[in-house]
Amino acid sequence: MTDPFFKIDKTTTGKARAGLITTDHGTIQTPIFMPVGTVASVKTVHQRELRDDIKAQIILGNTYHLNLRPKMDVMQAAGGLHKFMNWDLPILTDSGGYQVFSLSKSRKLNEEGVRFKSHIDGSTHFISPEKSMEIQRQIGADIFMAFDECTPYPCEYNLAKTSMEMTHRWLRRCIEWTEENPEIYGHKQRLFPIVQGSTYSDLRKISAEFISEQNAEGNAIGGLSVGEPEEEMYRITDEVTDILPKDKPRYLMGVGTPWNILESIGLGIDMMDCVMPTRNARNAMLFTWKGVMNMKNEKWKDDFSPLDEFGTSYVDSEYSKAYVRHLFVSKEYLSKQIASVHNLAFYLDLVRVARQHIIAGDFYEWKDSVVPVLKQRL
Ligand code: PRF
Repeated sequence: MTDPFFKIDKTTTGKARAGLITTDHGTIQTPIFMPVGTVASVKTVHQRELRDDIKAQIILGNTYHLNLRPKMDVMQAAGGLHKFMNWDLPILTDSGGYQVFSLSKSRKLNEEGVRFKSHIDGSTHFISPEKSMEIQRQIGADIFMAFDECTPYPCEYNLAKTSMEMTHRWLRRCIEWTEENPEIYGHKQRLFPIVQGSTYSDLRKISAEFISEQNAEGNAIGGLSVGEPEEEMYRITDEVTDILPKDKPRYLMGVGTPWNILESIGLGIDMMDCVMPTRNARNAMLFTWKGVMNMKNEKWKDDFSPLDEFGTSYVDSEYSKAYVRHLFVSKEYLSKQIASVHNLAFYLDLVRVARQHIIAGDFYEWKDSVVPVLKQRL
């Protein structure tokens, strides 16, 4: 018998769970963090390092960016994103809606979709739910996302409600299009719908119930980590995971810091992604089990101890703090590479250890003891 798409290995007291997601490109142990590879590249990191050293199990790609460059004629000629970037483990693509709002120069939204100007050359493009599905078929990710609207924070109640209702209608169009247009590369693709509703509990409840009724193979929570206080993000996540089906993976989009990741796992989240480990690495911020380090700091100037004594990556033992500080101060490209490998390896270690504690049955005690340490400034 073939493995089910999602299988829960172990649940503890509380909502945290350890599971397995099986795709045609391999199995993912959850909870999992997914490095962001927006333009068919996890910035500064080789695929070989991602797989062998960082031990990434799934990475993200972006519909918005890949559709503008290299464009879908190249993507299809390559045989899809896995082949194009030589990554044969699972891939998830975001649908483009969120990026249109955060990146494009100007945009006009209506029921049909979004017309926008490219952030690259100002050319005009149009993405609708159907178009997003078509592009995501051409990219060929194992998991692909419904086309949604992510409301900003704060968002007035009536706007949040109107937007959520449109996201629901768009979801129906995404589902109908994908039912009529099968995969083109011979491996299975799963569509995840996205819960919206801003910070309003009643809207989130309506959205989570509507999303659950679609009976997708996994579900996502969007519209969070957009500037609301952390407590609000946790409150909404908690309310939504109470409603989303327990037997399907739950993906919290765009989250977050190491402590956000652990708190979200505690609220029943299985999948997360964020640019933070790579973006902050390029700005000299390193996350470790002992806290956060700014590698430009003068205090590392003659500290020849290993970059991170508790780190799992080769960069942690092979380079010193003083050397990495020197690379950052000298604006060497290698500083960004070393820091990105370190941060991603740390995030993957974080979720791996979280999984071990879920299985051991002491996740919550462990989380409460490490979160304050993770937040320290070194
Ligand atoms: N929708 C989509 N992608 C996203 C988000 C969303 O709401 C977020 C919110 N943090 C990140 N990425 N489609």
